[in-house]
Amino acid sequence: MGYFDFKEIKYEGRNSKNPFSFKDYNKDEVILGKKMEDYLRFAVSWWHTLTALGTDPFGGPSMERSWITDDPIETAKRKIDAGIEFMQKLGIKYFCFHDRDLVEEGKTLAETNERLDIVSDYLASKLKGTDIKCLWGTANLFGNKRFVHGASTSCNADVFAYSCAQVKKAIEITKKLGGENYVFWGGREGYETLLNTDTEKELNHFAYFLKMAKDYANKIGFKGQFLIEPKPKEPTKHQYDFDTQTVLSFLRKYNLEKDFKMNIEANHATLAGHTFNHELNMARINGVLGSIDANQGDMLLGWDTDQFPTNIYDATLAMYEVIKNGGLHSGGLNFDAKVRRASFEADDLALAYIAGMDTFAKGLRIASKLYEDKVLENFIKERYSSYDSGIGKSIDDKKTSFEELEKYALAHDNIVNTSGRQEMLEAILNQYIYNN
Ligand code: XLS
Ligand code: CA
Ligand code: CA
Repeated sequence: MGYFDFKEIKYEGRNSKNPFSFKDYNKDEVILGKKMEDYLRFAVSWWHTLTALGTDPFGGPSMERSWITDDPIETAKRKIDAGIEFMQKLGIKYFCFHDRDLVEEGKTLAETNERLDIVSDYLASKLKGTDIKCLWGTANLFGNKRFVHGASTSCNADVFAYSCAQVKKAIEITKKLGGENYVFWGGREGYETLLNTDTEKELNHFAYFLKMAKDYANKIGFKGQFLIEPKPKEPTKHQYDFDTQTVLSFLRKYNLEKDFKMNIEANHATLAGHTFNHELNMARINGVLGSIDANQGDMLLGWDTDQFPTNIYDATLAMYEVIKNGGLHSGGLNFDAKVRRASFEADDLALAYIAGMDTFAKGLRIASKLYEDKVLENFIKERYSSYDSGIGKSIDDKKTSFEELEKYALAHDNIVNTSGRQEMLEAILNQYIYNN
């Protein structure tokens, strides 16, 4: 018995009229020497795909999810069966989870942990013999009301302790499931008002919590990459992990920079007032581009709508950064995206993933052509060519001084600039989008 009606999804090419087919995602096609599926490493998010029921502040569940029952363990197991069926039919090889997506909390932490043992054993046994793997695990340190003041940044030491216990277990489970990464999204790690907050103390605690997590991972031999997922707002007004550059300066202050990379989410980048590719670029040039949460926000709404990515322009520029990063290595493209409340049938999930996978496949194809033809590279190289020789080279090589530069400037104050040609480059990008 299956939980979905749709059949295995195949690549049918751009002219197919079958909505249950890939138009661009052709998993075995080789792009820049790698199979598309190895470049993209798509992942299913356990929370949005198998757990969320479409509730919003105005109404209850809308989703038809036949795997949900009244029994938490039974539901957890059925979700695993449904998840594996879904991934196999779509040819997706990775999944991501929060501890609390796997199974609902029990009455005590001990009961919750027992439940997690049962369910993660079941999941591990079901994964055997499939080619499905865990991209990353994480702990939900935001949903329960105990986290009203934060988790590791709570004013309450008991909550700090609880958070550590929860993460300890989540790392153990991620290890058991062969997780290739472990994510920290600082859900409630931020604050609402300075009238009641000691930010310095909270940030010290946050750093200590991350350090202990890494120490524990090393102790038990968990080799997965640790990732921090920046987000500027929601739920708190001031989230401590605002964006990549903020997180980097935090990590550097506490000497944690060697142990963490970034999980960049598109919708979080735009909430921070950045483009998605800006965040990827900042992570890449600092050597910390770890993984991606592939989704998109809505231009007209100011919150985290977590929609399936369908914007080819953004996907192209994102994949351009990924290509320049030499791929995502142990990371992947996790669809941290939810179907709209009105797309309530189970098969809508498949249609949504198809849309997202095709968008990124298309983005990869366009970006690879742009990269191979070195269109932007050559333009950028030329734009900075004043640093290739003469005084520019001395600046680049850090072999000059204010005195020498003053002398130079006095003799060369008739400055000539060249055009940035932004509109021309945007038109060329459009040409690549139309032609590939
Ligand atoms: C919420 C975040 C969250 C993380 C994992 O906005 O995107 O889902 O990806 O905790
Ligand atoms: Ca996310
Ligand atoms: Ca989000």
